[in-house]
Amino acid sequence: MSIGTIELVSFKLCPYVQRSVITLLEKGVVFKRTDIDLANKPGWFLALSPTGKVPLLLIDNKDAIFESAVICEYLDEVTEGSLFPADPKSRALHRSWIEFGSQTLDAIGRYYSAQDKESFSKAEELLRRRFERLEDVIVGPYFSGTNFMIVDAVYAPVFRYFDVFNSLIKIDLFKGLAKVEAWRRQLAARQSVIDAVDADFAEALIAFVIRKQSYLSHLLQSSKPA
Ligand SMILES: N[C@@H](CCC(=O)N[C@@H](CS)C(=O)NCC(=O)O)C(=O)O
Repeated sequence: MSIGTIELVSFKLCPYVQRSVITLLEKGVVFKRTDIDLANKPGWFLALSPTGKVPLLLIDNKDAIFESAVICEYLDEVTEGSLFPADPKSRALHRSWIEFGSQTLDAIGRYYSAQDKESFSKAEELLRRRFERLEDVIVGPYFSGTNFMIVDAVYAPVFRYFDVFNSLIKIDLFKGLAKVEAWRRQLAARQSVIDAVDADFAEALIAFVIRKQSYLSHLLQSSKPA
């Protein structure tokens, strides 16, 4: 079955875009990626997107699917094989943990935007609790065993933030969480995950966070080589 021409309207640093790109790559879909400037959204994008958010999956240049979880499920349904478990309960559990992943991205936003040490420590603590919950449920080497699933595509961009921050500062968020640590490494080594961002992603993310003038901005700035 032909799924038509596929274009993914994107933003370089967006973790929701990354999960969609990872899914497109894992499912072998031919697609065009169009990055836009979110600070200056083009009129054609605003006309297509009711939320003004990326990713937007444009099919045959006319049907615009929005919301990354919906995009990933759609791509999974219209291509060979499935990156969701077959039985309804396991599928629902995956969807629950996908939602947990999206909420974790909000928590990461609070972490990198926190203005002072107190709010940063609080954000750090809340993130740590989330990773502890994950430690209890993941099977390994991927979320539910040997197969890479959509839920793995969701967490790869979550962990990528810390791979980047870790290159400059020491982060203890995963200390003692052996399964999460192994999962992070497994995801970071996956080709689709590597290919979901440009080569200058780390540099661009650090510059983005430094511009926030947050507590983390100062930590990164002071550890950055001159
Ligand atoms: N729930 C949405 C969230 C997408 C989202 O927040 N995208 C951000 C970039 S990472 C965005 O487009 N922000 C622009 C805006 O809110 O104006 C999804 O899963 O697709």
